[in-house]
Amino acid sequence: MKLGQVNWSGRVTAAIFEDGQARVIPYYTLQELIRRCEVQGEELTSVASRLASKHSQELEPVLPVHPSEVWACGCTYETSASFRDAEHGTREGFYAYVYSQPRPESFFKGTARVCVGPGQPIGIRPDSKFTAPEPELAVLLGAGGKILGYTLANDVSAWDIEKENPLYLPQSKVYNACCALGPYIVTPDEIANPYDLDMHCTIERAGETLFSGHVNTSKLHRKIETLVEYIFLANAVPSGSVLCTGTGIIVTEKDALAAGDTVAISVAEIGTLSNTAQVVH
Ligand code: DO4
Ligand code: MG
Repeated sequence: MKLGQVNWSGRVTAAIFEDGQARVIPYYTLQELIRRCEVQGEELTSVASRLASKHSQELEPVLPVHPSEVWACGCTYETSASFRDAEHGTREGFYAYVYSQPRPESFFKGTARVCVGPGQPIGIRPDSKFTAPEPELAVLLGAGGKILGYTLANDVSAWDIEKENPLYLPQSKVYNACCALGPYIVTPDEIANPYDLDMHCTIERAGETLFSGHVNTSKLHRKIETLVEYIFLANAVPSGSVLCTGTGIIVTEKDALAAGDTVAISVAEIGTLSNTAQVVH
């Protein structure tokens, strides 16, 4: 099932998406629906099917969930670790270490405040000259870290700020509109193998393709359950949070994002997450 949210009757409303149309689940956001399922001990897909309107409408998907928290893992693909090591020169090995150790890199990406949905602008900090998209598979987590579904994330990052000093990582990662999510949450029954998803990313500038990259999630060096396990260690991550699993697509500095560029991330089983960059203040 493809779940998400639409703007309906003047408010953000949960919906089931089928054949490009939406069946709204009146009076619930996706967070509220998750909460109801957890309180009543019911499956999200059954409750969604039962409460959804029978009538389909042409409604665009918006942010599929207003996440309680967004967590992210890094250096989970060899390409991300080696690119960062090469960039850092004197600290070579720093990222390879994290790639190979049992403990993954994880960081707090923010809350719904910094998230945008499909079609909304993603942010470039005014103090960054090299901001890049980080296309990632993300999971929506229920109580205790249960995987409720898969979505796409853009962990937009100011790589020059990260490169200047590792202690600047939070500033490179967390700022207004630094995280795009969507277009849908696809429930696990529809993702046969999360470790065999083809992900594509393009950056378009003035109608031309500036960058095109691809990765298969078979290159993800960690089990998603392990990433979930680590973020839950001594850390009561609330239900309705999102975990981004790391990027395997690396954009080089010549293709740094500029205002007006459109980033499209797609996985056939999930959809396309498209956002245009703008400078945020
Ligand atoms: O340490 C840098 C962050 C890495 C990251 O976000 C990724 O690999 O996706
Ligand atoms: Mg990332």
